Amino acid sequence: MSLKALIFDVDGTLADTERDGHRPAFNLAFAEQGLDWHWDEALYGELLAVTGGKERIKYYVESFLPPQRPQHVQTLAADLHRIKTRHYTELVAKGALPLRPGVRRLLEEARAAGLRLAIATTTNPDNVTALLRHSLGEGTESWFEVIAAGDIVPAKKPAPDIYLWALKQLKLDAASCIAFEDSANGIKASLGAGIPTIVTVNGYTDQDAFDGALAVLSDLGEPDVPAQLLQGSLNGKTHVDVDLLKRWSN
Ligand code: XBP
Ligand code: MG
Repeated sequence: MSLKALIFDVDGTLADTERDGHRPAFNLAFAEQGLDWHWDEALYGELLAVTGGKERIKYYVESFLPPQRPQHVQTLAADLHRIKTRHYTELVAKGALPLRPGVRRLLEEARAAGLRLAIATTTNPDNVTALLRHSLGEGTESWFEVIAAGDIVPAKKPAPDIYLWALKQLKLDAASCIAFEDSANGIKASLGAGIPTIVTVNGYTDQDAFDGALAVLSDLGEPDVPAQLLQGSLNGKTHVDVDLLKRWSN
């Protein structure tokens, strides 16, 4: 089936946002609320097993702290997440989180080739808006026909819901799309929706299993800065471009 659309994950895929973006934003929220919680890089790597900021806070409270009343945890997680999102969007607005290699180039090539673009992410929509505005550029939200984000679906990744919702909005079959992900939770979601998937790993996910991926790479690569191929084949190319995507899709 001919390629019609590219669907991008956000965190870890468009930009390497977790270690130096979301993690410090969580810690700033805890400090602002007078909590002595601190998520260092190692602990955050464990907590990333759970997608969704509110869900991650609940997981931390239930798995790493003495027992608390469930209702209190629900309210606490929601309050902390609102504060954390403010800190995160402020960090992004300072330009702290640049796009990963090849992302801008591939987005621009895809638009020039008439491919439709969409986003399917667990993160909060405000975070997507901030990242697109400050890392891709003012007005670039309009490049994406569909921005499927956060609580818009009942079940977050690794459930396929967010990708199924995006396909429904696009009115496209999974086979006419390619998804871009960075984590085991992410590829489980995209493959769960039947969407062929390319993975670009990062420091938190390079040990994850990516069975079924079209290819697993260090990043999307640039013509003068080759991507490192970790799994699959780039058909002799050094970076991911629209021509390669179309070949993978046919
Ligand atoms: C990654 C996530 C998100 C972020 C934090 O999303 O799981 O929860 O870690 O963002 P994806 P929020 O890889 O699907 O982009 O605090 O807004 O959830
Ligand atoms: Mg991700």
